[in-house]
Amino acid sequence: MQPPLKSLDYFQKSYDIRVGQLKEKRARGTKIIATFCLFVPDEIIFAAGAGRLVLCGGRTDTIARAEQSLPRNICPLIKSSFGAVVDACCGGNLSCAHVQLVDVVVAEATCDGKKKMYELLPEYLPTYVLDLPQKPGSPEAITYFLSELRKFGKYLEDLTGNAINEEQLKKEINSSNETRRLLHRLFDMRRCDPPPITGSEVLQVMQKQFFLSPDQFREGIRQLCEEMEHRIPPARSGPRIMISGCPMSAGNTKISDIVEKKGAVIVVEESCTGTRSFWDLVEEDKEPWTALAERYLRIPCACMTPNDQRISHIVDLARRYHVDGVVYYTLQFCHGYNIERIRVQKALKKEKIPLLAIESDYGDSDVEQIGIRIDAFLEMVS
Ligand code: BJ8
Repeated sequence: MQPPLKSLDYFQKSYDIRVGQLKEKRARGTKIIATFCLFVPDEIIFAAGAGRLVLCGGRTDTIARAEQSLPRNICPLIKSSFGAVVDACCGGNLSCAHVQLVDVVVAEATCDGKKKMYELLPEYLPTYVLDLPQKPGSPEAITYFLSELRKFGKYLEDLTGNAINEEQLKKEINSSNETRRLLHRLFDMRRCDPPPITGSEVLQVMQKQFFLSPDQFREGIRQLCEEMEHRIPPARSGPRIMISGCPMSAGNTKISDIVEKKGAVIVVEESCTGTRSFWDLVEEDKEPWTALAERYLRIPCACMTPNDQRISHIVDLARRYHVDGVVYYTLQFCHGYNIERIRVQKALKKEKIPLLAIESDYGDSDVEQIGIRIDAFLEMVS
């Protein structure tokens, strides 16, 4: 057993500091924006002088609150997020401290469940919806998304009273790209056999990127990379597994924990709490609004159609990280990722890479059964 990575403490400490920082900023008049999705560009929010945190819920205890109004048979991420907002705004005791810090939610038109949940949010928090083209490959998509981003910029200017100038936007693009490059450095080290860090450790870090300030997060990744470079890797551990599918928001580590407890090592995550959040950089020498529209439309989310870019990205990752198998993770009732699994499985089959599909919620009633299926899968790929 490896001693724990010391730099992981940095992330925990920064998290506590960040809550205080956001409170102070807000008291001084800075607007705090909450988002639920990677499609909302941080660069525009920061260029308007606002702060940002992500409210995607991974906790199970807020779900019952959401089920008082939402149907039960929708994705747990939607229920958990909505339940946290409702509970916090109605003085409940499960409260997510983050909700109290928020001035405005910037939502996005992605899956049906989220879109409809966003229609209920204004009762609790002011909400702005960023529209997205659904066919990112069509010639009109960029033009449309670009106009949506500019409209969003104007909304933020009115909200904050700060003009977004090109120079500031470029500065934020460079800063976000620096974070992306550092994450590439971190993920590159996981290509080693054995990798110097576990998937559960990486997940803890990736979940923090949605709350810490960019400076705090970058500093943590820098420290972590340096520590990993000097860490003596453990003796060869079990099969190399890629996790692919739905995001694992803070509070949800179930599948990664089970996979690694069963003796495998997760070497890469194709998800919004993995590569999808940082893989592509924004072109720095281009007109900044266009560069942002192009980069963000390339995010390979299953809400888009057709999503060929995701299929080829998964195959590319499987080769690059020398994976023995893929655990395809779908949150219950997430139809987009669930159905897209068929194309992913076909593409991986051609590469002779086995896939295990797991659909789950945030509860623990299926932990044992999932464990049995993962055991059998790992035995097959070993
Ligand atoms: S870019 S994955 S964060 S939309 S899991 S709520 S899709 S039913 S979270 Fe997502 Fe943006 Fe895409 Fe990422 Fe709907 Fe599916 Fe639930 Fe989901």
